[in-house]
Amino acid sequence: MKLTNYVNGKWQDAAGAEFAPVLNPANGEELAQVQLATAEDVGAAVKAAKAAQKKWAKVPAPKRADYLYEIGRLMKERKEHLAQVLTKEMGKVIEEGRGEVQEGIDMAYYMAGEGRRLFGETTPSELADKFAMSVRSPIGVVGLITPWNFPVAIATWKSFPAIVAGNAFLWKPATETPMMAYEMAKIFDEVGLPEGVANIVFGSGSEVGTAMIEHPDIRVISFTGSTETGRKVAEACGRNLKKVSLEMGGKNAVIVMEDADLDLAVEGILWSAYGTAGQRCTACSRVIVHKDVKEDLQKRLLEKIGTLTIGDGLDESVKVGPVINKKALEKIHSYIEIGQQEGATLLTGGTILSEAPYDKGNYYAPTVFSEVAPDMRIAQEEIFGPVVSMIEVGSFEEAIEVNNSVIYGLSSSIYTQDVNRVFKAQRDLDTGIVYINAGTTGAEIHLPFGGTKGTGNGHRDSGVAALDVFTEWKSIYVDYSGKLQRAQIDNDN
Ligand code: UN1
Repeated sequence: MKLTNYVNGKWQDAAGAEFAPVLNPANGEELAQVQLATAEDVGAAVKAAKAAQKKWAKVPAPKRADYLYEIGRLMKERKEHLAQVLTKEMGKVIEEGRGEVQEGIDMAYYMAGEGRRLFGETTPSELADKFAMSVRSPIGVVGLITPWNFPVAIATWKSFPAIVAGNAFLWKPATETPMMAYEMAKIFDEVGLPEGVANIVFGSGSEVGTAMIEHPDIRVISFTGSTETGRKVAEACGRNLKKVSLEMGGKNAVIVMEDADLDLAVEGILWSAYGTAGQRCTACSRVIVHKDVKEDLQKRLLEKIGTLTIGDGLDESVKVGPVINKKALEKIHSYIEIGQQEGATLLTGGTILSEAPYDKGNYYAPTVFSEVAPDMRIAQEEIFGPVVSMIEVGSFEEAIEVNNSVIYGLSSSIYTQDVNRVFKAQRDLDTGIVYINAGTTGAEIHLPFGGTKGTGNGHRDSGVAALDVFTEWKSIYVDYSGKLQRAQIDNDN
């Protein structure tokens, strides 16, 4: 199977293009070949998108939304197929694959609803017989750069608000997971989205991503990926005075206080740390635990880890799938040595699973480090794998401080029964998402998604906040006095 670009409502002829293999991380099997586009392809796609957007912006928003209802309906109809494709190319276990597709369906319906809202504001004018209002106006052609860990959900968080607001988009999916983008292109095509509104260009960040960022007619870049790449994207966008929305790394913690329901906390940690094999930007990679319950929590956690089945995510009984590729496997593994050199104790895991049946895939054993100090690299850097660092604290205040002592600020969680602590925690945890008595993952699409500090740059994906990325405020004054009225000067009369 050859995956080619979808531009201007057509599958682009791949003649002469280079291709790269798409591998199933569970067994190394080649699933498809993906086209690696060039800056030239980006130029052609932007041209088509620009022409399409002019017409699309004039389609009434509720009519634009009708396409989203159709997209949602088709995604729902194909949910199982989409989940299977997702699991094959990305590796997450099938129930999470279904969950991710559901996230996309929810986003379609939610943003379709925005077609009948897209609220603006009316504001009194300081002058008589003058009407003032502000409306959300589409921006133009927007560029979406998405990661491999959520190949469909994150794309829907960006593309659906973009189109309901009247923009056309150019989407560059990760080269590791282009098959979901291909499936989505088929859906965009089938619902009859006008040509050029949705465009997908496959290729590398250095070629296609750079061309998008540098293209003067792409007016917004919405990027999800690593902090390292995001910083470069932001620099280039800054130079080009381009609006940029960044969602980057996390070093999310679950705090377990001495009054917590420990069994509940263990379940939350297990799900947030080892679900998606730890490859979520919201994954729990630190457990900040009160000293009085540390031993008990560790014991219960290790017991539960022992029951996790690891393997191909298509097998319904598997709880932890493979990681995306060999490079990721090596990066995760490098942190084991780093942690041990820093003086942390490896309680379990720390190994690449290389014996049959794991030898053909990229499997890493669920790992726990104990005796971790908050400033160790394993407690500070994003590992993006199934590795948890246990940090002991003596008080609630110290727990909050340790939580906030990383450069990231995406998600945090606290387990406690004390209502006063709950309210203090939601105020003081410096992250864009806070969970009380639940793990660090599981964000719902109708709430803003994003983080503080090194995780983002003040924007949010999904929720109504996503519209802020893909619209500009336009202020409109209608003077119906029939005479010259000067604001700030004539307003005493
Ligand atoms: C991500 O971690 O990259 O909150 C996205 C969650 C999911 C989305 C995560 N709904 O875990």
